[in-house]
Order: sequence, then C-alpha cells, then structure tokens
Amino acid sequence: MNVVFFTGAGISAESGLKTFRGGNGLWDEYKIEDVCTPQGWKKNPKLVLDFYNKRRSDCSAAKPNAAHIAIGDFAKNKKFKVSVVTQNVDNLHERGGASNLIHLHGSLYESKSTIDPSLIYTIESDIKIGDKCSKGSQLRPNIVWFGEMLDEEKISKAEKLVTTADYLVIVGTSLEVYPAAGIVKSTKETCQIYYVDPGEFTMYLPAVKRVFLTHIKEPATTGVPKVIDEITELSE
Ligand code: BV8
Repeated sequence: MNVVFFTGAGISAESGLKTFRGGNGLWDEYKIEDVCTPQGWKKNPKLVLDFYNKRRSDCSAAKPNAAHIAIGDFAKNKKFKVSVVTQNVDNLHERGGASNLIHLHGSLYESKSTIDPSLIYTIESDIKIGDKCSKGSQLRPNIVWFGEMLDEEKISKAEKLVTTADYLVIVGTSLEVYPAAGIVKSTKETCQIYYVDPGEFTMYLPAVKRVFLTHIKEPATTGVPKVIDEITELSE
C-alpha cells in the first residue's frame, strides 16, 4: 500500500514555526518580494540572509510535533510504503523519523553557490555576507524563491509517487503555490484523499475525485494520527 503525505507550513505550526498566510503569518511580517524572490536577493542580500538565518535558528530550537512523529513511526510499518513530499524547508520531518522525503522548495540547512547551482553545502548555522562557494561567489540559501524553477527531478519524482498513491494525505497547506500544489491533482481515480487542515479546502477537484476526499478539519497533531489509524484499519 502506497501512502503519500503532502505537507505545508501548517504541519509545523504546532512546533511553533510560523505559516505564511492566514493571519499573523510570515507574509504579514515580511514582503515576499523583499525576502523570497531573486529581485529581493539582488536588492538587499543581507535582508534575505537575515530572514532565513532567523527561520533556521527558530527551526533548530523547535521540536517535531505529534504529526511529524506519527508519520515517522508509520513509515516503520512494513505493510505500507510511506513517502513525504513537503513544501517546507524546515527539518522537522527528518527529525520526526520520516525517511523517504522530498523537499520541493529546498532546505534551510543547505546553502548554494550563486554562480554554480550544482555547488550545494550542508549548513547548521548562519550564512553571512562574505561566505563564499569554492569558486569564490557569495553563498545563498538553497531555497526556491518565487519566479525560480523547482528541481525538475524532484517534481517528477513527487508526481510519480502521487500517481501511484493508494492514499494521499494532504496536511497543513493552503495549496496556493504552484507547481507544487498542482502535484496533488495527479492522483489515480481510486486514490483516497485526506485533507488535514482546520482551514477550508479551496482547490478545485473534479467530482469523480472529490467523492474520495475526506476533510479532517483539525490541527495536524490530532488529525494526522487519526488518519493513520483509519488507513491502518482500512488495510486490515
Ligand atoms: C515557478 C520558499 C516557474 C521557501 C516559497 C509570476 C512569476 C513567476 C511565477 C509566478 C508568477 N505568478 C504566479 C507564479 C507561480 C508562483 C506561485 O505559485 N505564486 C502563487 C502565490 C500564486 N510559483 C512560483 O514562482 C514557483 N516557481 O513557478 O517557476 C516560473 C519561473 C519563472 C517565471 C515564471 C514561472 C516557485 C514557488 C516556490 C516559492 N517559494 N517559499 C520558504 O521560504 O519557505 S513558497 C511558500 O508558500 C512556502 O515555500 C510554502 O511551501 C508555500 C505554500 O505555503 P503553505 O505551506 O501552504 O503555507 P500557507 O501559510 O499558505 O498555509 C498554511 C496552511 O496550514 C493553511 O491552510 C492553514 O489553514 C494550515 N494550518 C495552520 N495551522 C495548522 C494548519 N494545518 C494543520 N495544523 C495546524 N495546526
């Protein structure tokens, strides 16, 4: 049985990390164009580095919550092939025990050269102005900003996982950002879809797929364990 978890910022909300939208989010505090676009980086790289340095230290101080841990534990159940496709750049899925994991938008814990994108480095702390790659260019966060292409290989791997999923569990995402959000539309007709989010499900799905959609209108820490219990029972 193939189970795919497709997650967004909401799954990390109960670990104390801010979401982007929906009031008191990161985009209420910062302008997207200043900190999450190549134009913003060109205009004021220090502001961008400070934005991601702060999020990295917040993430390092945070702990995986019951939803991350439930997914990590579920992945140990040999009856299921469990994969996680996340839009998040935090490392709480890894720390919660998830292994088969794709970070569509990159990671807070990687830096990248600004002249050779193949030069990627694992980092634990701040990236500063003056930190250079092996070819002498300023390092930037290895994160996909608005207007930047996602890694083609990651997208196609994520799409393949979703098309072969028997269960797709969407957790904590407004499904507003493409092409990531579009991936959830590639489920096979018989795939059971769960949406774990206290907010509304606003994405258009054709009626033939909508019949297989269950909306668990709860926070991730109670909703995700509930869905995992239901999938386990249904597969007995
Ligand atoms: C692209 C970086 C091709 C990492 C992010 C004009 C020019 C170029 C592109 C575009 C354009 N116009 C539109 C686009 C496409 C654009 C896009 O989709 N824009 C949207 C906003 C309309 N996409 C792109 O630019 C992408 N690239 O298209 O390239 C291209 C290239 C050149 C020219 C043309 C095209 C790149 C997109 C990636 C952008 N990077 N972030 C970071 O800083 O973290 S996106 C950002 O939003 C995050 O990465 C995040 O992953 C993503 C989605 O947000 P969510 O995770 O869903 O979070 P959100 O706050 O929205 O929702 C939280 C949810 O949690 C809510 O539903 C809430 O109810 C719920 N919740 C809250 N608490 C809980 C909870 N759920 C459960 N439990 C709780 N306790």
